[in-house]
Amino acid sequence: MSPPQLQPLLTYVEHPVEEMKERATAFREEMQKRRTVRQFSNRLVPREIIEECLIAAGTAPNGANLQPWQFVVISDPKVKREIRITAEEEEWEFYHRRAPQEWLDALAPLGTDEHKPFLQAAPYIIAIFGKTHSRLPDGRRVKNYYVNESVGIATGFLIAALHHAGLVSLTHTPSPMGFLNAILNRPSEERPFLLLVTGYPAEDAQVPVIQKKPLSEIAVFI
Ligand code: IYR
Repeated sequence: MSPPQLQPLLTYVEHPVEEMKERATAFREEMQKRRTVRQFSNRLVPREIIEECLIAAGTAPNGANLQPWQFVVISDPKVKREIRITAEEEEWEFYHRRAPQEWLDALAPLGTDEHKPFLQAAPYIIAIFGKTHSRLPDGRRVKNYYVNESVGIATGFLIAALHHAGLVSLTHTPSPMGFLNAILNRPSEERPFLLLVTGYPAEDAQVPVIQKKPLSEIAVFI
């Protein structure tokens, strides 16, 4: 076991309270403009924008700093097509056989169905995997901790980073997602977490009319 190596906190910047309020409000307003989009333009997005957003995602707090995530960025049309075909097969089963009526009722306001053209239209699908184990530099396998929490936080960072850069995204979870390991040739310790589709919105993109709960419904102060 190695002892902790510590250094002073050099990156923290304190802002005057008034400025803090302005910053908090500006960020809240920016996040309120984010919408999940299901119709994408096929316009290309420079890869370096995606790279910057992924580096931001990789700064997420996580279990024991083992960083239990793997991002697979797919732009190859052949691979996108394969993912679409397989995801649509799973989704057909979901919408027509597996999903209980209660779930279908909950989804009705979103207007989703088994057709997933966005998986081919968008310039990028980012497949996000949670890793049950990590490899040490010497090749030993160690268990990862809080994998879902860690990958969930990193995914949140990624969604915010893409939005901040000026792109839109869609979280898509075909179920079951095991087929992604086969198509993307990933080892079994990498568990598919979700697909994040990203790019520009289609010019005629439409989004469902929905409301976010007010603060009073999502938080209590005690
Ligand atoms: N995976 C399906 C169903 C779906 C489920 C939830 I919960 C959503 O918020 C949206 C869709 C699909 O992608 O259509």
